[in-house]
This record gives sequence, C-alpha cells and structure tokens, in this order.
Amino acid sequence: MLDKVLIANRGEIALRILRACKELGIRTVAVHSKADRELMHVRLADEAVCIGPAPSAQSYLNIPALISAAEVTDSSAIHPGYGFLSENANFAEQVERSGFTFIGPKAETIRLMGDKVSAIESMKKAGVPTVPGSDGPLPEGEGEEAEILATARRIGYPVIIKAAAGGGGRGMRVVHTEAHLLSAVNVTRTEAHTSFGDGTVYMEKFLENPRHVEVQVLADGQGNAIHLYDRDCSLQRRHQKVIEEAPAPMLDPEARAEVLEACRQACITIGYRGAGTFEFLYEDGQFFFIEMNTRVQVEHPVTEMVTGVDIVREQLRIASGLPLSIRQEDVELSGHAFECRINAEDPRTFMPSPGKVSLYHPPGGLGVRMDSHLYTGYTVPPHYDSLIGKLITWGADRETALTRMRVALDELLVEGIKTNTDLHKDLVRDGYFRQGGVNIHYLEKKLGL
Ligand code: MV4
Repeated sequence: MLDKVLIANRGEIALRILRACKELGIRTVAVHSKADRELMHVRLADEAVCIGPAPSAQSYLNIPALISAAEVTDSSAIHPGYGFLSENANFAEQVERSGFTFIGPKAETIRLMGDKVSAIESMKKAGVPTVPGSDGPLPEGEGEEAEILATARRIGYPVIIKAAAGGGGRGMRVVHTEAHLLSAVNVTRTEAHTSFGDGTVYMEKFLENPRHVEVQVLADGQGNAIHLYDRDCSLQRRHQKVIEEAPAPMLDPEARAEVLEACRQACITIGYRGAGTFEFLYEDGQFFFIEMNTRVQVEHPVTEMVTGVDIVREQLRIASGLPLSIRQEDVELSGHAFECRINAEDPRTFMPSPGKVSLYHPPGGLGVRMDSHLYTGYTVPPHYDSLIGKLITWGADRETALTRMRVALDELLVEGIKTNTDLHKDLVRDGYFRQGGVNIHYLEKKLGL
C-alpha cells in the first residue's frame, strides 16, 4: 500500500480523500494556499504545506510548488481530486517523472481523453455507441468548405460544432441551417484557438432533448475492469450540475445493459487504469458517448451509496498496484441515491457568496450523508469554486431517497452566507423531477432562462 499521499486539492474532496487514506493506514499531506489555512482537512492531515498565495494559478495549479511539497514531505503519491490539475496530462507526467505515483490513469490516457476527437475515435473502435458525426476533425483551409457542407448534409441538421480541446460545455456552437454552417465552423475554430491553443473542431448531430447519463468505471490496469452502473446528471444550469442521482431512472433495460458492458470492455481495450466516467447523451432509448472523464467526479458518492463500493479507496488500492477488490458479479445495485450540491451563492444571481459561516448544522440519520468541509466559524474564501458541501441521501427506492432528501434539506442549517439550499428544497418537490427522467434543459426552462 502507498505510504504517504499528498492531496493536491481543497475543500470537501480533500477531506474525502483524507478519510479514505486514514482508513487504509496511509499517511497524509495537505497542501493549501495562504487563503486556506483554516480548511478542515489541513487540521486533520498528518502534515500540511503552504504552496502559495490565494489565486489557484499560484497554488493549486502550481506544478513546481506541488512537486516540491511532495519532495520535502517525502510523499509517495499525489491524489489530484477533481478540477484543478486532475485531468492535466503534463502534470501526471511530471509527477511520475519526479518519482511519485500519480493517482489516476497514465498521462497518455489523460491526453487521449482530453482530445475529444481521439477520445470518441477510440471509444467507437472499442464498441461504445457514439453520436453520428464527422468521425474526426473537420478539414481546414481553402477548398474544404464543400466537404464540411457535405458532412452536415449527411448527418442532417441541426448539427453541433465542438472544439476537440474543449469539453464540459466549453467551445460549442449549434447550427440549424446550411446558411450558418461555415461561419459557425470558423468562429468555433477561432475561439478554440484562442481558448485552448488548438483550433481543431469536429461535428456531431445535435441532440435536442437528451438526458445526461454517465457510467462509472474502475480498472486496475492489470486487465480487470468493472462498471458501477449509471448516474443521471441532467438537472443542471449552465453546465453546472445541481442534483445527481444513481441509478439513472427509466432507462431502456436492454440499451442500458449493452452500454454498461461496452464501457467495461472499452476500459480493458484501451488499458484504462483508475476511476473513470463515460459521459453519454441519452435520447429515445439510445446512448451516445460524448466524453470521458479521467478523474474521480464530484457526484461519485451517489454511486457509492447504491453499490457499497468505496471509489476513492479503490483509486488508492489501484495506485498501490493492487488488483480491484471486487468482481463485476459482486457489484450489486441496491436502492437509490440523490446528491444535492450545496453552493455558497446568491439564490437570485447564482453569483458566489463567500463569507463567514456563523452556524453550520449538517443533517443526519439513516441514509443521510453530508460530504462537506464546513464548520461553524469557517470563512468561505472568495477565490475558489462555490461548492461548500454535498448532501447525499439513500433509500431502498427512489421515492424513499427523495423523501429523505426533503427532510434532510429542511434540517441543513448554513447561516451567515447565502446558499442555494432553497432552490434544492423547491426542486425535490417539483412534480416533473419527482417523476424522474427530466432532460438537460429542464432546470433552465423552469428558472425561466
Ligand atoms: C451535445 C448536446 C447535444 N448534441 N452534443 C455540453 C457539455 C458537453 N459535455 C457536451 N454538451 C452537449 N453536447 C450533441 N451532439 C448537448 C450538450 C449540452 C449538455 C450536455 C450535457 C449536460 C448539459 C448540457 C447542456 C447544454 C448542452
């Protein structure tokens, strides 16, 4: 087992990783910015190192500072959490070159999945269903217009132009008619060049009312891979997920069984290692792969609640060179789970609302889990993501889990700062959401956007 893990993150996920390390008897190193001295995991870790000033670019994204911190503490491995450097192939490479274990996939896998064109191509080859599209980058240069127009005609309008280096909703443009196609391709290309330093773009059929369904996988890089079923993350606003659940409700059973097995097989085919997520759009009973995430995700707890598998523990075991601790046959889906993302934000403007928490009282009871770094007296700094906690409930069925969430939300007290708790209280009572199966546009429409 790994001897000492440096946690290259902050907030609730740093605490989540710290807990998993402690359970495995792994020593822990917290790293923090100057604005984060008061974080709960900094107090609980065996050691703590200040890695720079408050802005992320100079602290949590500062690769030399992180590697130096690993060196001075004699750490054996680095866990990147989510966000920050978690899907940065150069970081993974430098961590390994410096003699530490990167807790995640090989750098080359991160790079492959970071380029959405190569990710889709490798998944299609491995038997995962993809969106009808250009099957590769759109051609560049003069005289290529005819080919682009022909590709769109073959796919059928509407189409969507996406940046190969984008993902997560950045660098996309929907085109409804041929008259707008070429200018949209050019604008997306220019934006992609400016934002990502790579102007490569590709085309897909635009799905108008899909759900966002994703499949959690674990692979040990020794030929063993399992899926941990699916999650629905359709309830979102501007690409920020608000409520997630597992399993995804109301999927076509045959299509679902097929896609789960295809994801598991694809992990073996590409030699995947670690925890990963296959993102799909789901429409009319069909799955369409769009992207793969090579990190542990914010919403991993809902999967843990319905499978009993500790995903972060498995990440640490895999990084230690151990095989998966469970076989696919041993993964049993049990009940249903929801996660409400609690943000420090103004409920009217959705703008971050940092400040001092004068009272924090997390809910509790059977089937209630609160993953949060908050405590009474803690000051939420203004420099980072506004996520301050995740309220997760489990129930033997969807209705029970949702009822538990209603009760738990009423019990959650966060005073002194503004939060989105009232939005959650409204959503868990929403008739359409209670029925299950809302699409990615539902929340924005409900909010009148
Ligand atoms: C799409 C799509 C419709 N058709 N691709 C946005 C985030 C990025 N991961 C992919 N996204 C989309 N890709 C095709 N071919 C609609 C979206 C999309 C979306 C997807 C998942 C969750 C929320 C979304 C919100 C707007 C658009």
